[in-house]
Amino acid sequence: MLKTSFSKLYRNTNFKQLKNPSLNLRKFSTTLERQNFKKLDEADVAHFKSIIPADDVLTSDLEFYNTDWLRKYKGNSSLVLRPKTTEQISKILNYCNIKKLAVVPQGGNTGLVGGSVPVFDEIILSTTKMNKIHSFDTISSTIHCEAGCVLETLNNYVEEKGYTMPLDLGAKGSCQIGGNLATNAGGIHFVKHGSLRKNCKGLKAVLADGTIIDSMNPLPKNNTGYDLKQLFIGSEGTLGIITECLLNIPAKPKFNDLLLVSCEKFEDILNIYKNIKLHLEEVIYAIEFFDNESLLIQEKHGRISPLEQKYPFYLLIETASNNPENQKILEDFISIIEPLDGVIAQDESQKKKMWEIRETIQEGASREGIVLSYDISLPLQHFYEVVEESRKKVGDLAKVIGYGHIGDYNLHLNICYDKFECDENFHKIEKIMEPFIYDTLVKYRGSVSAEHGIGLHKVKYLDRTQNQNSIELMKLIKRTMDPNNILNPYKVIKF
Ligand code: FAD
Ligand code: LAC
Ligand code: ZN
Repeated sequence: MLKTSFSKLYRNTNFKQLKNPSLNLRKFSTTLERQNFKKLDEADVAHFKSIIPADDVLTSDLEFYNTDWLRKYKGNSSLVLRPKTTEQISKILNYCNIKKLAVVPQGGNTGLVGGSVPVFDEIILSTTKMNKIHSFDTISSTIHCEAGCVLETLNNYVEEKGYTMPLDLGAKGSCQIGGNLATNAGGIHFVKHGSLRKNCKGLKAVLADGTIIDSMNPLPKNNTGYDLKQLFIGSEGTLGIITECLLNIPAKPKFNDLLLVSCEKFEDILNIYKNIKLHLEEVIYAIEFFDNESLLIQEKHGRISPLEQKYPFYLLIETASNNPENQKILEDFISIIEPLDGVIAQDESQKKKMWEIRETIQEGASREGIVLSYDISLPLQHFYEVVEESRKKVGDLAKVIGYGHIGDYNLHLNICYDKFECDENFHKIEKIMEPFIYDTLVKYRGSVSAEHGIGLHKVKYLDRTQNQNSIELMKLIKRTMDPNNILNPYKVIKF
């Protein structure tokens, strides 16, 4: 076996700094009908101006707020509200509920399932201005902050004090902690820190009628009835608007190392995974996967592999600990797994470049044309089989790439069409993929959404993962908490 390039310095590469793609908007037809909500009028706008400053009642230049990150969904809202406090949100929702005005909560608008933008003319309630960090208690390792704090800003804040946020994802520069909680976002450090459900110690949220639910008790033990904050986490803005939170903030490990390895067969990836469990359990920080097709797209955008040769599969393995031997542990691991090829990043800049290759695949793919983006969970034995089957089904119509958080059994399967128009061929692809992918998940008891949520895209596929009794209970909860269905209508559950 070749084992030539470990620990070598990263080759000189010209990485281009990419910004969010500015794609042409595409027309996606919706078969939905506007529900019987009130149409906004001047008196409503005037009322909102009596609750928040006129500068935060926006009625023009709303393109960004109306369009989702993938440029797939476009709403037609004529009003964006940017409140600064929980009490203002309470007054706004109370009014909307009485008048039956529909509302879409919006954070950083980086969601990938169409949940954060209106379907028709719903009012957009943006949490952008709710960005205060109230306190950081280092005794209980708890941060208290508002929903509109950007994830990266929070991370910079806690890192200065020797801590780290319990989640990290490619959209960190734009997504907000309220949006992260509302989607129960996963990301690359889920294998180490677990879910936001686990790391959220307290929440404040506003119900559809303006009632404020204060569930901000950070005590580790508190068995006093239902854990209401969990209702809002992952509910994608359909049950209430999250306004504040208390989060568990782990200490930042002193040492951190990153290894990229390549494999010829997917079985070899599984074998490495098995060995990570056996030998690295205590130090593992991230286990991420991408295939060569993903890398080829990335290289077109200046994100070059540090390995000289191409291989079918790659794994990024990050370890972190307070042990000065952290890198040695990773080197010892290499001699156990004997991969075809690989590199260990030698400094922070190399780590950043290696992470960029993985973290910006969604962005790179979106620059090439329309991307059908599936975010699924399934047993590891079938993980790549789905990619190969999809390739066979789609044939020459599109490129199929597979990457994701393999440590959490979470595959991102992207079908990359090389045009920006939803023409006949694109619809053909959709018709092939949608029954196939969801039927496969039923077969393997997988999930239609591992981390991005249901939003608008997957409403009709919720029943592939959730049974009918569970869906009925979800509907009951929604009707009880939002009887007029004003909060993010058309999303998550079909009525
Ligand atoms: P938005 O997109 O604004 O909203 C998402 C949903 O939450 C919507 O339904 C919205 O109505 C609701 N919502 C927003 N704020 C609130 C609030 N305060 N109260 C109630 N409801 C609210 N996701 C992952 O899980 N893991 C990843 O690794 C990951 N990587 C990504 C990489 C890229 C490049 C991109 C573009 C996206 C990625 N995502 C990932 C998806 C997205 O970033 C997450 O879903 C994120 O949590 C959304 O946060 P946001 O603030 O942008 O929310
Ligand atoms: C990622 C996004 C797409 O993991 O969730 O890159
Ligand atoms: Zn992801």
